Amino acid sequence: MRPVGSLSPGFRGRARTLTDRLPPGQYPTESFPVLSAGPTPHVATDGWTFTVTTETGDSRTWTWQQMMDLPQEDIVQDIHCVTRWSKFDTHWRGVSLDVFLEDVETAATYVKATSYGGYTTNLPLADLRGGKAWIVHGYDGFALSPEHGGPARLLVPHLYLWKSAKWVSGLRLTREDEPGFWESVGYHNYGDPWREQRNWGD
Ligand SMILES: Nc1nc2c(c(=O)[nH]1)N[C@H]1C(S)=C(S)[C@@H](COP(=O)(O)O)O[C@H]1N2
Ligand SMILES: [Mo]
Repeated sequence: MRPVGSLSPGFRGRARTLTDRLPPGQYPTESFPVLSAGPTPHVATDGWTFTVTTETGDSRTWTWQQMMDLPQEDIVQDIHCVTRWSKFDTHWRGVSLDVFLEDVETAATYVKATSYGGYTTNLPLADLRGGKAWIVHGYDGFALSPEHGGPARLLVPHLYLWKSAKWVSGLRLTREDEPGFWESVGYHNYGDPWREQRNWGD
C-alpha cells in the first residue's frame, strides 16, 4: 500500500496508508460528487444569518460579516459519504463551532442543524465541540460553491457527510434527540463511518 505523504529519515512508526484512512465499505475518489435532496438554494451573503437557539429560547445570531470577523481556520480533513465515496485531505476555511458555542449557556445535549431550503440533521452537541466541527465558507482556496453548500455549510468530518448540513442557517439546541431529514427515513441516528453506521440498526 502506498504511504500517504513522505516519511522522514528515522521515522519509526508504521507508514500511514490509504487503507488506514478508508473506513469500511468506502472507496477513495478524487472527484467531489454533489449530493442534494432538493434544488440548490441561492443564498446571498448580505442576507445570510446563522442563529444558535437554546432549549430555553435564547438565541444569538451572526451576520455574514460578524462570522467573517471571527477567528478563521484552515482545515484539512478526510470526508466520507454514506454512498461509499471518501475524499482525502479536503481543504476548507471557516470558523470552529467552539467559537459560536463559547458563550452559549445551555443544558441541552442534542442539536438539530437547520438549513436554508429546509434540510435538517441531528447530532449530539458534544460532536460539535472540541475542535471537531466548523462552519465553512471556503473550499480549496475559493468561496464555497452553492452546490457544495455555499455560502456556508456545517462540516463534521468524523461523521458521514449527510451530517454536514449545506446552506446551514442555524442550530437548535434541544434536551431531546429528534431525527432530522435523512435520520427520519432510515439513515443511522449517529452515522460513524468507522463503525459503518449507515442505517438504523447498523
Ligand atoms: N441542506 C442540505 N445539506 C446536505 C444535503 C442536502 O440534501 N441538503 N445532503 C447531505 C448529504 S446526503 C451529503 S452526502 C452531503 C453532500 O455534500 P456535497 O454535495 O458537498 O458532496 O451533504 C449533506 N448535506
Ligand atoms: Mo449522502
